[in-house]
Formats: sequence, C-alpha cells, structure tokens
Amino acid sequence: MSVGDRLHVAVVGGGLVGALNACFFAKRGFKVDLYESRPDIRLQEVVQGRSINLALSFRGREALKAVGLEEKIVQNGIAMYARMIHDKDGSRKPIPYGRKHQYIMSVSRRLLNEHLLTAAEKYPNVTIHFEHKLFGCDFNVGQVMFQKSDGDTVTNTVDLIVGNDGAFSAVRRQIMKTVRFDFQQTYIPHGYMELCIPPSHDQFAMEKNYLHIWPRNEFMMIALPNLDKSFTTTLFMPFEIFESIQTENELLQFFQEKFPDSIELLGEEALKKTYINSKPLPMISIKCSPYHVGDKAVIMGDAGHAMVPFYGQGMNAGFEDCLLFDELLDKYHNDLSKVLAEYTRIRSVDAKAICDLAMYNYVEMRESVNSKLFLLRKKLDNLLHWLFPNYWIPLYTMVSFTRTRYHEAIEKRKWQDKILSACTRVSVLMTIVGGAFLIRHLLRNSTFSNSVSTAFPKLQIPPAISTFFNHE
Ligand code: FAD
Ligand code: EGU
Repeated sequence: MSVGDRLHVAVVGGGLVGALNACFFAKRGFKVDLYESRPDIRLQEVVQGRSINLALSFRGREALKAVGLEEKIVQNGIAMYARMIHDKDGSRKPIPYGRKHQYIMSVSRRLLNEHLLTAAEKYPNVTIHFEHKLFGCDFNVGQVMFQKSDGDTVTNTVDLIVGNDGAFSAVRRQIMKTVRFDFQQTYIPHGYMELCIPPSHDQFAMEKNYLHIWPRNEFMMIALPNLDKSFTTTLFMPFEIFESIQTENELLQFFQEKFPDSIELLGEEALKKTYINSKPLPMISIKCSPYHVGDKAVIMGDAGHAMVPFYGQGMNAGFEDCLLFDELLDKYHNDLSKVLAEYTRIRSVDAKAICDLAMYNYVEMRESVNSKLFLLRKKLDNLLHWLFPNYWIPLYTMVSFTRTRYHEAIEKRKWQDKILSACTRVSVLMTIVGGAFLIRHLLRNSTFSNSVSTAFPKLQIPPAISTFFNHE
C-alpha cells in the first residue's frame, strides 16, 4: 500500500473509459499508470476502429462534468434535438427528444479520446504507456504484466488494477480464471458498416441538428452529423444479406428498394466503393459478474458490459461507471475492499438492465418498426408525457436525459406497458362493441325505417386507433 490515501492505480486500456478514469483517479491524487496496447492516436494520421461518431447524452456528460471536461467536449459536438425519420418515399419527419434543453450530442470518438488522453496527461501524477499490452495479472499482490511492441515485457505492482480494456478485455479473462465468475456473450445476426454522406456545396447535405434514421424492419440506417459537415451513416443489416449483396448492381438495386433517398446523398460511386472495400463488423453483447476481485481489481466500461448499440448508451454507461466509482470512493473514504464490493453490487444490476434494454430495442426495431410505426410510437410516448409530465416519462427520456438507475427505468416501463396493454384491451373492446353497433345500425337502416336508428347515437371508431395500440 502506498503512503496514506495516495493509492497507486494501473488503468488498463486508454480508450474512452480508461482515459476518463485516469482523470478521475488523478483528480483525487492517486498515482496513475495508464496502459494502452495501441500507439498514441494523437500521433496517427488515420485511426482504424469502430464508429467514427457517437451520441453523448446526460450520463456521459455528468461524468465529464465531474472532471471539468464537459465544456470542452460539448464545444466540439453537434446538438441533436430530434430524430429525423426518413420514409421510403423520401419524406422526412422530425420527432423531438423533448423540450429545448433535451438534446443529445454527436461527438467524434477520436476527438473525444484525444481530449481525454491530453487531460489525463496534464496531471503530474499520471503516466501514459502506449504500446503496452496486458497479458497477465496476479491479483494476490496486484501485479500487472505487459508486452511492449518491441517484444519486451514489463511488470508493475499496484494497489488497484482497473480493467477498461473493452469488450474483449484481457483483465476480465484473468479474473475469470481466478474467482467464481458468471459470463455470457451473444453475437447478434446483424453487422454494421459505416458509410459517409459528404457535405454538399460546403454545407450539410441534410438537416444538421438531427439523428437521422431510416427504420426498415430488419434493415436500418442511422446518420450522425460531424464537425466537417459530413454525416457518418451506419448501415445495420443481417450478415446474410451483406453476403448476398456482392455486385455493384445488386447493391444499387438494394438501396433503390430500401433507402432510395440516400443514394444521392451518399453518392453512387462512393457508396459502391466503400461497400466493396469494407467488411461488415460484428456486434456483441456481454454480461458478467462480479466486476471485482477482493480489493485488488475491477472492470468497467465495455469490459464489464458490452452492449449492442441500439440505445446509444455503451459509452454513456461506461462513463457513468467511472462517476459511480468516484462517488463510492468518496462515500467509503477510499477503502477499496468496501468500494469494489459495493460497485459490483450496485452496477451489475444496472449494467445488465441497459444490456437488456439495448437488446430488446434491437429485437423490436428488427421485428416491427417501419418508419410509420416508429413515428406513431414516439408520438404516443410524447403525447402521454405531455399529458402527464410528472407521471409518464418515456423510457428513452429516463435513459438519455436522467441518471435514473437503468434497472429502475425498466421497472417504471413495465408499469407503463401495463397501461398501454390495458389501452389495447380497451381499444379492442371498443372496436368490437363499436363494430356491433355499426352492424346493428346498418342492418336497421337497411331493413327498418330510419326513425329507429336515431335512438342510438353513431359510434365511430377511427380505424387508426386499433392499429395504434396493437403493437404495445
Ligand atoms: P474501448 O473503446 O473498446 O477501449 C478499450 C481500449 O483498451 C482500446 O483502446 C484498446 O486498444 C485497449 N486494449 C484492449 N486490450 C488491451 C490490452 N490487453 N492491454 C492494453 N490495452 C488494451 N456508445 C454511446 O454511448 N453512444 C453511441 O452513439 C454509440 N454508438 C455506437 C455505435 C457502434 C456501431 C458501436 C459498435 C458502439 C457504439 N457505442 C456507443 C458504444 C461505445 O463505442 C463503447 O461502449 C465504448 O467505446 C466503450 O469504451 P471502452 O473504453 O470501455 O472500450
Ligand atoms: C445506434 C447506432 C433511435 C448511434 C434507438 C432512437 C444508435 C446511435 C433510439 C449508433 C433509434 C434507436 C436513442 C437515443 C440513440 C431514438 C434512443 C442509437 C444513437 C430508443 C453511431 N438511441 N442511438 N432510442 O430514440 O433512446 O432516437 O451508431 F434508431 S440516441 Cl435504434 Cl436518445
């Protein structure tokens, strides 16, 4: 143990969560060694990797705020106040996220990571080691072992090992061998591919401050704006379909059928070129428990809870992990044996909840959401919120604009689902009763004189109502 409260931490992984965590630990005066297997991204021309931009929402911002970085990051982001739903016929309809202050931000992964690394490095008590790949841990003594890119190995002994090394975490693999550990991973049948909508006449080619969505049941496209006035567009579809689309003609035919309005935006030639030259990437969902080993090690971010991206929460949840851990260090005065156990107890419930929510949303989008239904559902949610602002809070609002614990958000949604399905039953009943009245009315009108029917006022059921509710 280091002197007094000045604990020594090894943060493994210098991605989004690791770099943020280094700031949190440095701010409290811990001695921090940050290890990243790849070279310093700030020195690279192009960085290969996943998703070029991400949706940053409340949880992530709260964590950035706690280390004084919110302003800097938000300055380099683009506000998205609403989704813009693209219909097959090319029409677009916006659905706001909420009031004016309720917006999410599109941020560049690379810029965010660079800012976080630079902020971490500014602390005199932080040392960053690039091209250090963790290959072993000894949790009895707090030893970490790394292989450098030149082949040499180095070791370090610390008070706390923090695994922020992503979905395929090496720290997690080490923990697995050590304690009784539950682990579950699932690949979904969909892959994703990133395309680009370049600026047109030096301007954004579509409305700037929106998250653009093309919902098409088992296919979906999403586009987020970039600072350079382009949009990064992500195409989600089953690997099987990716594999079945081989030629440029098949590709164009597919886009003409499913996303006709996007062809001009993406540019026919660029679309062909990108598609032919890239591979669809897989998406994995991982749940595990516990997150810690004694008072020596803990995993956070994707290392503890990789999720499918259909709630835009992976990074936000990972950032909230860091914030929660920081709050617990305060609460238990840096007593690691208490903090780590409490972290697992609290966080595993909520991480499981958001993994489930993201997966549930994936299934829902795939099975039954075309653009009309998507619009309808969001409108209904917003309408009920407008009618009962304190009682009806849409699930996405709780997830993206509050720090309501994820598992509580699910609990509240269950209650709302009950109401919605009650509405369904009422609407079915109304349809039947109404139908009966209508038939009776028609029969009377045709067989008897008109005078009798006036005793029964006309009951009209708009056909929209039944379809409106049936999907909940
Ligand atoms: P990573 O970003 O994976 O970083 C892990 C780091 O550890 C890497 O730098 C890696 O090089 C390093 N590392 C790995 N192994 C070792 C080792 N053995 N030794 C040392 N270092 C190691 N989230 C959102 O909040 N909003 C979104 O809009 C969003 N969109 C997404 C879209 C897509 C298509 C995908 C795939 C994900 C999206 N996410 C989004 C999720 C988000 O990308 C992740 O949750 C986030 O990157 C997790 O950060 P991390 O630091 O835990 O892991
Ligand atoms: C997927 C990929 C719209 C970035 C879920 C909404 C996403 C993002 C939604 C990606 C959708 C889906 C929500 C936000 C966000 C919506 C949300 C999904 C950002 C329920 C870069 N999702 N995403 N829900 O409500 O709460 O707008 O790759 F299409 S942000 Cl799938 Cl809020």
